[in-house]
Amino acid sequence: MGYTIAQKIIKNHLLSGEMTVGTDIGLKIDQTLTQDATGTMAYLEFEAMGVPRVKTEKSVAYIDHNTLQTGFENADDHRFIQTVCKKHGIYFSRPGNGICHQVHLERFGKPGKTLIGSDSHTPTGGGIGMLAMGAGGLDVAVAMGGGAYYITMPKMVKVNLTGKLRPWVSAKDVILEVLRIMSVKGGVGKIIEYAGEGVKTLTVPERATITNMGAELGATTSIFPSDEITREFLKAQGREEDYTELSSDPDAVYDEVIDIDLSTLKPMAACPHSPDNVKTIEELAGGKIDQVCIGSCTNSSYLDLMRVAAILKGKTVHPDVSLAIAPGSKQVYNMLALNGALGDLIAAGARILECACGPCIGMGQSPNSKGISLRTFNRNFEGRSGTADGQIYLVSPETAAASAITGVFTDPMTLGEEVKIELPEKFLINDNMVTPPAAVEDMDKVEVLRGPNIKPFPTTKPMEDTIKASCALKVGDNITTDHIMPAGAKILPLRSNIPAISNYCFTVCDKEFPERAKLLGSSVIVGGANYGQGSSREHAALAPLYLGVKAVLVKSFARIHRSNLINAGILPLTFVNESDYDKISLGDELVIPDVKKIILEGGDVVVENVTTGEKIMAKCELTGRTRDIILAGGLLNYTKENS
Ligand code: MIC
Ligand code: SF4
Repeated sequence: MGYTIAQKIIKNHLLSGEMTVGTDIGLKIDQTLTQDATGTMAYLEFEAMGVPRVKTEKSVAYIDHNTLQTGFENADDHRFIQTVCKKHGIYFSRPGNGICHQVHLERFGKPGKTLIGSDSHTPTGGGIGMLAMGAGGLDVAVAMGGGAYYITMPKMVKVNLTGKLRPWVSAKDVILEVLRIMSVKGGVGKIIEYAGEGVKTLTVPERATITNMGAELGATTSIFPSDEITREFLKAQGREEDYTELSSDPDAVYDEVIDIDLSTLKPMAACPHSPDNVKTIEELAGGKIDQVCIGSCTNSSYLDLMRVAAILKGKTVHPDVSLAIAPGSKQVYNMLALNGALGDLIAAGARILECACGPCIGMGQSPNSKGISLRTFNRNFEGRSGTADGQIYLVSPETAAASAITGVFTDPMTLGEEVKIELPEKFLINDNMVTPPAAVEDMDKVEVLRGPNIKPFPTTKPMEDTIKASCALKVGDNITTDHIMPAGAKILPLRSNIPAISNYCFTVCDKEFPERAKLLGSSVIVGGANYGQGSSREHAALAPLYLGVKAVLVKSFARIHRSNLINAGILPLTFVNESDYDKISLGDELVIPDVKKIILEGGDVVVENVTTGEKIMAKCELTGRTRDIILAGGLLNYTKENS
C-alpha cells in the first residue's frame, strides 16, 4: 500500500508509535516558529527546561502580533524575545519584517520538513509541502529542546481539485468552499491533502491561503504536493536548493475524498460569526458595508496585493468605507513600493498599516458599532475585531477591493476583464530584518532582558486523588479560544503576565467568571462540541489553571486546545452520553472520586453531581505519555521529572 504525502513526511520523522489512525505518535521537528503573543511564554518555558541551545535545524521568532505598543509591555516583550533568541540559537525576525507565516513561507519553509509553531495558522507552510502544525508554546519549547512533538495519528482526507478557477475567483473561495462542505469541526483528527489536476493551476501563495485556513476546519494540518510550481517559487526566493519533489503514491489510501471542480466556484464570503457560515457574494450583493481590511497571514502576499492594487488603480475608496491594508511582509511591501503599486493603493485612499497581524487580532481598526466589515482574514468570531457587535465577513482580496470602491458587497466577477498578475521571476530578497543568534562561544555573554510585566510560568501541582470542585461556567458548542482568553489591544499586552490576563478569562461569555472561579478555589468548566476551536494560545489553558480550574468536561475538544489543557495539567473530559450535558448546571457541586487511580488504570470516570444526586460518566482518553503529563501536573513538571 502506498503513502500519502503527509504519511511520507510522518514516516521520515517518526520517533515513537506507529502510523495507525487514532494512536499517539512522536515526531522529530525540523523547524519551529513562534510569534510574540505566544512567544514570551514559550521562551520562559524553554528557559525553565534548562537547554542551552536549540536543537532544531532552524528556529525563528517573529514579532508580528503585539506591535501597537500602547505601553511599555510589548516593547519589553520584544526585547526579551530578542535577547533570549540571541543567547539560545534562534533567528529573530524584527518587528516590521512581517507576519510569521508569510515570512516563513517566503524565506525559511522547506518541502518535506516538519514545522511546529506556537500559532494555529502554522499550516500555511503546507502550501510549500511542509508538514506544518500549530501547537502550544510549551510543545514548541520542548521541540526546540530536541524533544518530539506528539500528535494523534490523523486520518487522511483528499481534496481532489479539477478544472481551473474562473477569472475573479480566488484561492480564498476554494477554502471557503471546503469550509462550507466540512464545517469548522469537520477537519478534527484529519490531515487535508490537495491533489488532482487543479493543483497545477495554483501558485504557492494561493496554496498557502488554502492550507492557512485549514486551521478553521480544525484539521491537524493541510498540505499540497511539492512540484515544479514549488520549485519556481523557491527559485524566485533565491532558494532553489531547498526544493524536493513530493507527491502521494498512486495507490495511497485516503479515509475520505472530496471533489471540487474549481471552474464551478464563485466568489464567496464567510458570514458572521463563523468561518463555515458561507454564502456566495451574489447572494449578498448590494448590501451596504462600512469597512474593508486587506491583509493577515491568509491573504497578504505579493500576488494578493498586486491584484488589489490593479483593481483600485485610478479609483477612490467609497466615501462611507474605511479601507485598511496591511502587507504580509517587508518583502511584499518593499516590492509594492518599488513597482508603483503602493502608490496606486495610497492614491485610492487606502490606509496603509505596518506589516503585522493588526486588525486580524483586534489590534486597531475595530469597525464602527454594528459595522459591516469585509476582511481577507481567516476568523470572524464574535467580538474578535474589538467591536462587540461588529459584523465580520471573510472574503477574497478581489471581493474586498471591488466592494471598497462601490461601498456595497460586490461580486468581482462583475468587474469585467480579469487583471492578470504573474508571480515575479525573482522576489526582492533582503533578510536584513532577521537577526541571527550569537555564536555558541559568545552565548554566555548575552544578557536576557526582562521587563517588569514578564511574570514566570504558573506552577502546577500533581493530580489530586479526588477532584472536588463546582461548575464555575457552562457554555455551548464551538466555544473559541477568543471566548476563553480574548485578545485585542487592551488584553494582548498582558500575554506575559498570567495573573493579570486571567482577569479577562471568559469575560466575553460571563463577566463574573474570573471572580467566581477565584472565590470557588477549585472549579470545573462544562461545554459543548468543538470546545477550544481557533487559536493555539496556551493562555486559554494557563488562565483557567491560574483561576483554579481542575477539569473541563465537554462534548468534544479542538485538537490544540486539548493538548494545551493537558500541558497545563487540567483534566480534559468528554461526556460518554452527550445528553448528560443537561445534567449539570452552573454552581452545581461536583466530585470526581479516585480520579488519579482511574487515570492510572484506565477507564471512564464518574462525575458525581452532589447538588442533584446524579452520576455522569465521562471519558478521559489519556494514553501513556498524556496520562503521565496529567499525573505530574503538566508538561513542564513532566519534562523536568524525565530529563
Ligand atoms: C489568532 O489568529 O488567533 C492568533 C492570535 O494568531 C493565535 C495565537 C495567539 O493567540 O497568540 C493563533 O492563531 O494561534
Ligand atoms: Fe496574525 Fe491573524 Fe494570522 Fe493569527 S490569523 S497569525 S492574528 S494574521
